Amino acid sequence: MKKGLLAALAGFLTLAMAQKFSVEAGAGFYGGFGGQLAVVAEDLAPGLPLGVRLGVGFATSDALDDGYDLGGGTTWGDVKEAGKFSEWGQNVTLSLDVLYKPSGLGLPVEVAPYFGVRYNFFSGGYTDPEDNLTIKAQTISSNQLGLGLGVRAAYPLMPNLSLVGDLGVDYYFQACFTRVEEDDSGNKSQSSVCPGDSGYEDVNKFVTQPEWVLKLRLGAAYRF
Ligand SMILES: [Ca+2]
Repeated sequence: MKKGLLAALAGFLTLAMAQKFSVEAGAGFYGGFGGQLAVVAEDLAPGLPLGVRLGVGFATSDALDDGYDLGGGTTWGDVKEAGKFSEWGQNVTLSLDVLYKPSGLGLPVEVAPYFGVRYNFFSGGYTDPEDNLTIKAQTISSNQLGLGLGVRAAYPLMPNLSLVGDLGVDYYFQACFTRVEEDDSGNKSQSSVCPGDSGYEDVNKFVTQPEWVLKLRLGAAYRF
């Protein structure tokens, strides 16, 4: 969390130095379907072909691997189906990118390769709507640092409005999992397991926290 806040703070400080900004909204795929809102400082410093983009994204996600063998060949998918459990998952992602914006390419589209850091809040789990268990829900979450690169293409529709396409790939480092279990009376218990702990690799196989994520978004940017 602290690292995420520091990245956000660094982003805001950078944005405060810039002169031209865009707000950008896009939707598309990031593991699952979702969208991103971003503020782009189009000119980081005079004479430098660099911009900075600070974004917050949301996307749906798988939470638990249906093919994971819980023992004796019984998979999570089997157990989920038998108990009619309802599974959910999501990623909320803070991102800070430096965009390289070469001018004079003579293209009708502004093409900007970028590289940046990520801080992702993964959460997911399942609920027991038909009350087949003595628990109501189990939730697993992890907060991961990541790195990303990609290309942003902006096609001007009007002087201040561009159509924006974004294609990239992010990589996330392993992080601690926190598991919260809520029993039928609403009592919650919590446990966590971190990289290097015994059992972490098994949990990491079962829980689908992001590792490599392909990003594909379309949207619009308004420059002011
Ligand atoms: Ca699943």
